[in-house]
Amino acid sequence: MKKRYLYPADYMADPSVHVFNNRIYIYPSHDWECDNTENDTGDQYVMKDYHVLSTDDPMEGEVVDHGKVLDLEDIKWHGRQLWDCDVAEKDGKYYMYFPMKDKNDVFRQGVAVADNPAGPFIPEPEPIHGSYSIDMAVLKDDDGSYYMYFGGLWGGQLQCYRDNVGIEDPAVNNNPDSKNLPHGNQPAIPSRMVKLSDDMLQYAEEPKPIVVVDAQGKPLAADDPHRFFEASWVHKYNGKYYFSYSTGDTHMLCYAIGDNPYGPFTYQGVILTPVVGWTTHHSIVEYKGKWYLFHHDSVPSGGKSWLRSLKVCQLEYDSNGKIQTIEGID
Ligand code: FUB
Repeated sequence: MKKRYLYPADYMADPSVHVFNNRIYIYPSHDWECDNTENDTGDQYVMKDYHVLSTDDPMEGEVVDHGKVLDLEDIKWHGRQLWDCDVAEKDGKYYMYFPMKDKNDVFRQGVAVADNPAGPFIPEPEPIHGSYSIDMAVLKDDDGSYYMYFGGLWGGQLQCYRDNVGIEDPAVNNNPDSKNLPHGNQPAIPSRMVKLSDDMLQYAEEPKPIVVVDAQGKPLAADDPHRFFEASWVHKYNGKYYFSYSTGDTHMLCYAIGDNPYGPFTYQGVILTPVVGWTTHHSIVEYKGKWYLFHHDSVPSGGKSWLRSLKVCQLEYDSNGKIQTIEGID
């Protein structure tokens, strides 16, 4: 299968991709070299700004870097680590949703607003009320509703919350030894989703769990290698909702299908087998009648998991709507 490194000039990761004004816009994290020791908390991911990339042909066309569109220092409540962001358009305005640690080292979710898809994005003065954890992805549904999917384990701090209430200090409880992690055949910790308010700046409701169930309707267990870890994405295909995600420490991209944006979602299979590098993270988008998987790996940096490179390839469905598995290493 043909694959392309999209932007060899710099290390970027976690591509969230949308079609705006008939053009592909890529919203990645911007990886930086650092001296931090690599750990399960993710201290090696020290990102400090966002760039926007765009192209009119993901496999062959020129990829334009629109430059820095948001800097950590411009966000009033900043602590550190601008991780995976996403952008949604409503009524001609563009809303960037980004996770960042506040001054207490707790991940919160911010919003920044622009007049065009290439930014610059102006951050709101406060994080979204009641927000927590990382890796937000926004679906604009056909009825004009916007839904945000989010959450990530360990360094992403999701295990520190139950029913949207903190149960332990996220600045401490952010590694695989957490006592709040389920084990064995206990149900896995679910990702979350929430409808956005009409002004796109707040949650319109309490976040709800996204439950991934097996063919018998049983939630995937904590020891299932296909359970959710981070990197939510939702797209629609033939009227169905496809929820895809990273399995984290088992290094796959997997997916599940539901009949509505709230789920439940029934597990289907693997989209991408493990790549070079610890993390795997993606988005799926249709453009000019073809479907694409955007993701990252650490091949160009020689396997440094904190220096990742953007990649793209085509994605195919079979006649039953099943996504054909792509090899991460070939
Ligand atoms: O890029 C930092 C974190 O690594 C992301 O938020 C995760 O999804 C993983 O890719």
